[in-house]
Amino acid sequence: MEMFCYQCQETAGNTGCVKAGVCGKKPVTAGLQDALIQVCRGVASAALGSVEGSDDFRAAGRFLTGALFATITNANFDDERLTALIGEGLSLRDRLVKRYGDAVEGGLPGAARWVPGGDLAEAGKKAGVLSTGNEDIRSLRELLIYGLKGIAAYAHHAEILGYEDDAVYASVMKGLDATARDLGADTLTALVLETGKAAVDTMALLDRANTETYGHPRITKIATGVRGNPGILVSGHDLKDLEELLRQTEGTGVDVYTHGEMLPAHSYPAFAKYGHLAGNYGGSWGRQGEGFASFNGPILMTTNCIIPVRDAYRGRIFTTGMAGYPGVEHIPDRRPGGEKDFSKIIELAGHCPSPDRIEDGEVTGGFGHDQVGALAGKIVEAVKAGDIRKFVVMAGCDGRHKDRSYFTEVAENLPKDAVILTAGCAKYRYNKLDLGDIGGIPRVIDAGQCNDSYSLAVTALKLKDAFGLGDVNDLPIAFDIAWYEQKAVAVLLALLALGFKNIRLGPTLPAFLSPNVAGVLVEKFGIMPTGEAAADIEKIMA
Ligand code: FSO
Ligand code: SF4
Repeated sequence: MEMFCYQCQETAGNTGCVKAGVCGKKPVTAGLQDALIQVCRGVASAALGSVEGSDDFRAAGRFLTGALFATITNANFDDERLTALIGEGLSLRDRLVKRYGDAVEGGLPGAARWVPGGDLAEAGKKAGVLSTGNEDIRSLRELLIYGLKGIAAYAHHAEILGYEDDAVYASVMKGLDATARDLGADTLTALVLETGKAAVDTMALLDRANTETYGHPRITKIATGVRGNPGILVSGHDLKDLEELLRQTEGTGVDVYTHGEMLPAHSYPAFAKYGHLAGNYGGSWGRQGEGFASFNGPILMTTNCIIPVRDAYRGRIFTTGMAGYPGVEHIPDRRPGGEKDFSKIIELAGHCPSPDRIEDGEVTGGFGHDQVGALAGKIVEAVKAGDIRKFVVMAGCDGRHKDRSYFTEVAENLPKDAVILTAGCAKYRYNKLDLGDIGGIPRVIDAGQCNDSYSLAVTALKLKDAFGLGDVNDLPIAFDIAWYEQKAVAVLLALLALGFKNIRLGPTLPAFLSPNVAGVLVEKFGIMPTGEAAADIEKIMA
């Protein structure tokens, strides 16, 4: 076995990638990511001895959220950057061990003294997923780590906007530390559920960061066509990068387009004010190969999901933040108080032809909790009058798995009195279909990025109150969630922590759930796999 990774939905044979990642991750990169996780465990354990909120505690929290983010599927394929992060983590860990090692409750686990030596990737592989022999403990440890990776990504985005929560950092540390100790299944299960609570808090933090910085999203029509100017395409989830790029391109004659998960940016007042924010180009991340080729201009990947870079656009794609790809130019981080320098990309755009037209329509977004809150009265009326029979939450990720056509089929065939609530890139399976509206309420209500699933949960809780119900599960609501990578794991754990039950998950159940762990989720929370579209629709509407 050259590597082992089973963290995403596309894992080989739905069991594990052992020769090379289906995502394009090479064994060396996989080993380096394993090594980075092992280093993160050590940093976390040692940091637990420091005082919450102190400089050292925060330094550890920031390092951990950034580093975990770099190991998320399709975020960073660059061995040099991963090696640099491992080095940075080892020095931080050793400093923390020296200062606080004695104060750690229960003593430091072995991971805090781990010395990779020799070949880093090999050492990482040895400390990786399969180093845990018992399949249930392995499953719980990995479920915990993947939830934490999702939390880390969201916390990192919030931190970039100046919003941090020490309790979130503490949860990340506690969870990672637990995976380095000899803990039983019950303790780990309890920690997984606690992680769900931390995921809710992290999404709430990011929601606050986004809305206080950029305003509450407003219902917006977003063009999917193109203009005649040269353009820059911005993908990923990082709004701050988009903000700085928009400022730096103002008056240059270069338009800016969003791609994939950057689509919801159009709905924030702070972005909508830019006349040269021209529209959204292409489909979800899985189809970037074609879309990036026909875009003709520079592409900026601010986070995941980047897929193996094709020759057609190799010379005009850039990464920044925690994203990375070998041979692709990386735009360095901003200095304190400064901005990132996108001049190279802007200069390149000026020499590129304008994007080819691939479609010419519009999509509607911007249904954050604030806007939906304003619509609540209308929605409650529609439910009472029997015009809306069901809300179907179809949030989550898109992917390349052939069975994902299921989600299009469900959206197309749901009865006309069902409203789809969505967030994340899963929407690209149906957001360009004409599904109509119910008395002015659109049948697809798009809250935004995957982290805005929080907004959907807030909406559901508001509806629960509006109907005077004691339990969210008494609402006419069903969940049909598409997952792909680890942020979706965090979102799922968050939904469970908020008390939502009977969630359908597809297109496959995670390979990292052992039969026993999956059994617990089924029994406790009624989690179930997606099935045939027609049969599922019947059950959803029942
Ligand atoms: Fe999609 Fe990729 Fe946002 Fe994920 S773009 S798959 S859950 O990174 O984070 O929804
Ligand atoms: Fe395989 Fe997914 Fe891991 Fe990539 S991230 S190696 S596709 S399991």
